Amino acid sequence: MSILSILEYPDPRLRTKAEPVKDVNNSIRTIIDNMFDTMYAAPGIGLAASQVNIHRSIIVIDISEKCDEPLVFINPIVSLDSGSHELDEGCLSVPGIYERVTRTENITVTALDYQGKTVELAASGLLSACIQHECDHLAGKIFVDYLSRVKQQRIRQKLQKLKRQRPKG
Ligand code: GNR
Ligand code: NI
Repeated sequence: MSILSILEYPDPRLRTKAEPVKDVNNSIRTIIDNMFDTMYAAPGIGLAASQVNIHRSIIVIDISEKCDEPLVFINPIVSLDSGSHELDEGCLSVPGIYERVTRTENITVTALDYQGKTVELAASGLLSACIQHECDHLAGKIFVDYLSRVKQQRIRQKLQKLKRQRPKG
């Protein structure tokens, strides 16, 4: 298993739209295993394949305290059901930045699991926000897109400055 390198905003490759997975085979399962290694090492509570420059529709999530409740969603389709919810979000592709984002509170996600079986899950709270955040990545969207232009500009400047201090980080 291996830790993959994570693309950082404003890398244009983060704007690539993911292709659906046709067959959940062992090569897809290897990608998923490596995504979990990468997410747990970071550490983060979710990771989309887009962030590791693999443009296939795959996300992994674990919001549990003990990091023992892994969730996999392949070809996820989200239905935005009801309510709204504000949360301070962060992103492994936008390191060190946390900003409030408003999203739909109650959602239903339909996807394939690690075995290629269809699963449906209702989610709210942090899990709901995380699923929406990851599905955005698969569509080439990043949470900073929800912020004002002024905030986006400030975030780009801050990341650029950090990169000059810590090249190749
Ligand atoms: O680790 C992460 N934390 C987080 C917090 C609030 C809302 C969404 C997230 S996802 C993020 C990991 C990540 O960048 N996934 O794409
Ligand atoms: Ni993210």
